[in-house]
Amino acid sequence: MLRRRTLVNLFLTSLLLFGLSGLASAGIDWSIKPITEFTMPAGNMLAQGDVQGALPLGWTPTYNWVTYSIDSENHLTGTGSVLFELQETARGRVYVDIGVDSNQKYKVGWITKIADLAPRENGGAIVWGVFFKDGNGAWINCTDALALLPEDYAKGMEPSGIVIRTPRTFEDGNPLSGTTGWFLVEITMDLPKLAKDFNAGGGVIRTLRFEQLFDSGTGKVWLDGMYVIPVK
Ligand SMILES: [Ca+2]
Repeated sequence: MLRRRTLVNLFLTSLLLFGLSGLASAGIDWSIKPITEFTMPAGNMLAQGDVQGALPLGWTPTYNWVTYSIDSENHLTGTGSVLFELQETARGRVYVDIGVDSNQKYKVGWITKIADLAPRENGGAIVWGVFFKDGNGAWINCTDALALLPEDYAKGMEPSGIVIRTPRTFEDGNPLSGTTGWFLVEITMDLPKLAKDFNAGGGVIRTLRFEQLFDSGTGKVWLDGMYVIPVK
């Protein structure tokens, strides 16, 4: 009898906790998963995201750029991938801006692998970033917004000014370094929730920016199968 009552209490407690965490649910979710094959999702908003001889349309390389080329030997989609060769003294990034409907949820994803990746001391070597531009055309300061939100709101992403960065480790805690097989990174963003909780100008988010930043590490990084899709 005691056991049954304990179970009932546990059930009620978990219902309560579930209800509370539901109220403070994350506006952003993300995952990193090892994969061996990949099919581009339907409705991709990024033209040539499967990499067919060039960077996907709209991807812009900036900063003191690391070398990149199209690799026709290593890829999981189409005929090639983008290969970045990182050098200790170079810093580079590639980003794309996408116009979005603020009433939608979106998922951004890409597949990637690394070889001999050695981050600089206390550094990330690879950092994935997400930016939001509001209805007034201004970048939203995620740091200020996240300081007022529950700790789990961005699911472990670290705010840095106007950008939210994904962690520098895999979900099992292993650092993003060395040599790996292909893995899939996906970030889902609930724009109606984010626009409200980030107090977006005009009440809306009009533009998403996704960035891959390579900073002062050495090694190789491949990118393939990049996509953005609206999701329910
Ligand atoms: Ca490809």
